Amino acid sequence: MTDIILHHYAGSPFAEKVRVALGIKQAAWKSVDIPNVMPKPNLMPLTGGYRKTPVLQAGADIYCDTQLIMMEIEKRVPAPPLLSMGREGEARGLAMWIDRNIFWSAVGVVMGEIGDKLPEAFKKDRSEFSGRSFDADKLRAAVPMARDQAYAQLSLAEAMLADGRPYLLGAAPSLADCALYNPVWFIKERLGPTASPLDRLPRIGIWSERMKAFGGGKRQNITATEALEIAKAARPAPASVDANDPSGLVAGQKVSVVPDDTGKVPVSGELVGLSANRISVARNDLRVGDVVVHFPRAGFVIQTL
Ligand SMILES: N[C@@H](CCC(=O)N[C@@H](CS)C(=O)NCC(=O)O)C(=O)O
Repeated sequence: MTDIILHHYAGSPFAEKVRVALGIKQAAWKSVDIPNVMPKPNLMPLTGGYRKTPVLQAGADIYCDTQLIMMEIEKRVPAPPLLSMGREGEARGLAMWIDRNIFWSAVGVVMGEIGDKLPEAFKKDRSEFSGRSFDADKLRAAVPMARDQAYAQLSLAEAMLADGRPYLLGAAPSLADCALYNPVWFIKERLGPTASPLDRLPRIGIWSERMKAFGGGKRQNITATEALEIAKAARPAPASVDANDPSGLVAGQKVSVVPDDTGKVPVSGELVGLSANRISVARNDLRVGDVVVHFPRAGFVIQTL
């Protein structure tokens, strides 16, 4: 089985969503530390422009966005399942809500509190990343609103735990728990375990300790150069375009793929795979040769070139 390589940095909450999944599965994985701001010169040959954190590599296949990364980990390390039979839709739907709603309110709470202490290079990078100026004063003024939203949204998760179940969907941890751990971990790491609004959400507090206890699996650090060499020595796995896809796109078309929210850097290449879950684009780079970059379908825009 091809090794899985996570490109990430310690402080990334979306990377923590993946690391806790690797912990639950006690999976063996390789770790490449990447910068938390652009430029990312050793990541770009793999992704072709996609700049967000984390990115998963398996040989010459590159998986962007945790929506898809988690599905790929589930396929490669099936036990214990994070998408148990019959609950996939629920778990993935909850994860989508958490990633797209709770996460941003948690960012508002954290950045409002610590924004003025962050380096200028970080603020400049995140302004470009989000398309909105990183203004520490405005962020601080908006903390009450962000905290209210975090409180209201997290209360929905708190209510799911109200019957005493240990995890959001019942007796075992699922993708939904890993997704929720991302914003909860972020607030706890940056502001402490009793930061508001977590101080009003005791069940989430206990649940997050349960999640923390899973650790991060069996990690082995490698260099970015080693990861590039692994990609160069490998061949991408075969992919296929669904002939019944509503877009009418066909294999071989030149396309660009871009996230619809932040870090909107398009990745161009030849369409080799397409389904409701995934867009796969083949590209070539001098440092890594032929690679296929995979994106989730939800939240990504495809344009023909
Ligand atoms: N939808 C993406 C969101 C990833 C994301 O926004 N990650 C943050 C870090 S937690 C990021 O990329 N920040 C800018 C950077 O690392 O360059 C996913 O699920 O992977």
